[in-house]
Amino acid sequence: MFGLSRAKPDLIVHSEEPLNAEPPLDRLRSGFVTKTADFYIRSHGNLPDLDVETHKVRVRGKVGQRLDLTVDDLRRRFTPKTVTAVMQCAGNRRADLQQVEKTTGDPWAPGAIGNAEWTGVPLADILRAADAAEGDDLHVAFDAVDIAENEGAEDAPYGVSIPMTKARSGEVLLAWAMNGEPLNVEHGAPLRIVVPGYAGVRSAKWVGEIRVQDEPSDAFQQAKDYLLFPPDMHKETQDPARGTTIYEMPLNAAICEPVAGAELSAGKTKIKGYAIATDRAITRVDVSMNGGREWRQATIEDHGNARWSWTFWHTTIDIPAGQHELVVRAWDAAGQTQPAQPDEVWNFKGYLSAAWHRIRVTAV
Ligand SMILES: Nc1nc2c(c(=O)[nH]1)N[C@H]1C(S)=C(S)[C@@H](COP(=O)(O)O)O[C@H]1N2
Ligand SMILES: [Mo]
Repeated sequence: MFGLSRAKPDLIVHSEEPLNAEPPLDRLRSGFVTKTADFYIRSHGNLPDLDVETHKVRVRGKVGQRLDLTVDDLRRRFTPKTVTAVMQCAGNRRADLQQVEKTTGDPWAPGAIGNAEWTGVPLADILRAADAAEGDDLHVAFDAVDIAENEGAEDAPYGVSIPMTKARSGEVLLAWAMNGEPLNVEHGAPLRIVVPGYAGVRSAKWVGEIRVQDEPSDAFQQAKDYLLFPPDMHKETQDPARGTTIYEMPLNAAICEPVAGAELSAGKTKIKGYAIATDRAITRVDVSMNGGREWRQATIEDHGNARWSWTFWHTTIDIPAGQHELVVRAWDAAGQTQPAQPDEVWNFKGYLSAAWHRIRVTAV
């Protein structure tokens, strides 16, 4: 059966079956590490009920040594590692693109993102133990046991892959814990992949098999879905050959407090949010209260050397009575910033919505 675990009583639910839900933005912004209870859930099918003691992940394909690993085997045979990393849906902020023109998919606000402490074993160590082939042009596929509902295709087990170069980096984990607790069923218990810096889709939950192969996965999620299409392509005309596989996520930022539509008291108001540039530093965050005609710089909060995390920022503005459009845009260490309007990045699947985040508020 579907349903929110008792730990998640009050997320905003976009769909019950499959379960898709995100936290209100003020709660999202309340901790640099997102509480599991406030962490968005994105599923494509059922939530499998697997036994933590007996479930085995198979390691197959171009390996010298096939492995079958339970959580206990992983703990005993390898050295655990904890990585603090953002998980972010490729559809985060899709609602803004839907203002431009209809897209497929759920209307996510900026809450399809969270930053957690993931504990597991580096995929690199597992591949080494399996004596896996190492070529840079290889791919590592993840087959999961949930049955995904695929639009325009048969239901089938969820599957994705990542390039071998990423798989061999130490940051990719086969994880059994989130924020120091065993994974909840909705986050992939007992074992999931965590791919820091990549769209959440690559971080397969409920993983059953890890496979080294020559080509990317031919599963629906990898081959047909989660592609960035040009703006002239539509649902009826879609051609996967013209799509770009979404791996790394673009520069993005969002205002979390106040929330869109808020009624505020005129005067000093604190504005808070997040920014993220995948593997680059956020160097500047600009906030405007007149739709982007004038900008001021927000304070970037120091969270040490958290390479795969997001960046929190805040500022206080003096807001006169009336209606205002509050806007944020971030800059990264390569001097790049975000597009001004969602029209510039519209695509029919509603992915990578990363234009300036704008919210309307009223001060009285
Ligand atoms: N097996 C499986 N893995 C999956 C999914 C899924 O539906 N099935 N959804 C993916 C997507 S699109 C995202 S954004 C993340 C969401 O992870 P979360 O639900 O733990 O936040 O899981 C990914 N891994
Ligand atoms: Mo996603």
